[in-house]
Amino acid sequence: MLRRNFLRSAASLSACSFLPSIAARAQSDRPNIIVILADDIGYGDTGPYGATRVRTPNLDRLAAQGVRFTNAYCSSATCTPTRYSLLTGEYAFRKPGSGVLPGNAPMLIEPGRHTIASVLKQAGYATGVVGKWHLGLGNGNVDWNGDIRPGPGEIGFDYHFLIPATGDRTPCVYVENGRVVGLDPKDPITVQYGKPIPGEPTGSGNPGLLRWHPSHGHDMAVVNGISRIGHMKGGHAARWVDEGMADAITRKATDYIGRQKDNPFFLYFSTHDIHVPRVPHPRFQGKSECGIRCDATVQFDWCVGRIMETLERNDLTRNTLIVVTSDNGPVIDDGYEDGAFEDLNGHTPAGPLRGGKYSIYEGGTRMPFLVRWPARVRSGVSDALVSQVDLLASFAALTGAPLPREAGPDSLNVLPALLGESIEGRSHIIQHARILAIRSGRWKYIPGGGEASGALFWNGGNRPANSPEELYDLERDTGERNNIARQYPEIAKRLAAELERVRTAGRSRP
Ligand code: NG6
Ligand code: CA
Repeated sequence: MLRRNFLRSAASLSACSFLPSIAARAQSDRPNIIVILADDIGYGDTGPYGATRVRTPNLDRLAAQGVRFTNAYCSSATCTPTRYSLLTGEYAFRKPGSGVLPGNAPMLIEPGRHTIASVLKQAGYATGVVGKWHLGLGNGNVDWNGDIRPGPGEIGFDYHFLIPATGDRTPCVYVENGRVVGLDPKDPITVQYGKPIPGEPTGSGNPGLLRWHPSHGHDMAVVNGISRIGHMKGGHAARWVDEGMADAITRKATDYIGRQKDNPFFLYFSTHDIHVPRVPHPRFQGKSECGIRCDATVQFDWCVGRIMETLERNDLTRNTLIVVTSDNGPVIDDGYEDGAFEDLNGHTPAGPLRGGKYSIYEGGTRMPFLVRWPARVRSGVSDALVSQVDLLASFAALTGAPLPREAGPDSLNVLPALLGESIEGRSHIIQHARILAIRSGRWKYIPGGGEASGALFWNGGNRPANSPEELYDLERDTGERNNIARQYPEIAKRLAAELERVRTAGRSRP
């Protein structure tokens, strides 16, 4: 399948025509690298992947100019573990405590650890991160009024402007280079998980303060008329306004590009969209045909467009490699009664896939994944199996940066696949939700037993705790509808053994 469909829309060109000319190669040394990571955007949520009720012209353009991957994965079906894997090149299931983190969690990635940022920094790149972090900050007892360390600076980023955890978690402030932005020292911040802070309004106690109501959780601190997970006091001047969040972070990202235009840079731009709470700027509200969740996608597309325009303005388009992808599958009701489900209007967030965020089925971790680099990458569609966990080793190979053996234990160099120069990606990949599964070539194997996820799926994604083992032929059965474990017990057994081998080996990079 991979061979036949490789770069399908460019089928008339021979494989050789994808090899760059010597001139192009010289020009394309050390491109700028931008990784744009959306939040909770599913496989079917955008134009390049078939969405019709929401228009994403910038993503469409990017896809038309680059490679659109159909078998690209994030590491896990939730945010923190995916982000951990993306930066470190290690499967998050190996890392204890890498589940969804509260907003006061200590930093998950140990200072000094090899990350994409540290490796590229060593290779001479400027390195910046803007947007959602959700990998913990500080050492377990952060003073939000002082210097917030360790943080991105200790794992290779020269610059950061962060949403510290998530849009729906306290603290609801931005952190720039270790400091809360706009903090008035006379109004210090306290952040607390668990016990409420006396005197501070909560969503559960003050529903009248809320513009919409939580459907589960999210009934603690009230900020901007929306109750969140976690408590928070003070810092009023510094609190974000949800409607302005996409503008704020996009501005920081484009400013960063402008400042770095004369030297190679790496920018990790991690948007809040389309995570809850979904509060796009009024100029995007009502701009899709599938409700507020899709309106947030329109806003995301705008963010991507601003990055593209900024590259264009600075004459950087040609030699900048952009990856656009997402951190986990789609979810419709993720804790607020925002009408997302009622307004779907036929839109299918996971496209043809089963399950979504939190799920071990394909919808949980198979992601939109676009790569554009005009100096070197021709346009097309690739079915190569690749993962975000591979970006570390692939970027190291691209820039000639050394990768010590202990770095990126699960990160494979799939650069030729990423650049559309080869149909060879990985041979297999471990998928991670509450349980592990393996995809190997066309086969997908999920061990028996449980993933009693609390999430409610609209597309058959729920998997009860007593489920039997499952085997699917993804080439014939993209939607994982026809469990063939009984028909092919030897394949199921082989995959079960492979999964166990990768799990216990501690690494999968040779
Ligand atoms: C869950 C939250 C959900 C979301 C998720 C993390 C509840 C009931 N649900 O615990 O709303 O915040 O964590 O999402 O609180 S993620 O994309 O950052 O992984
Ligand atoms: Ca997410």
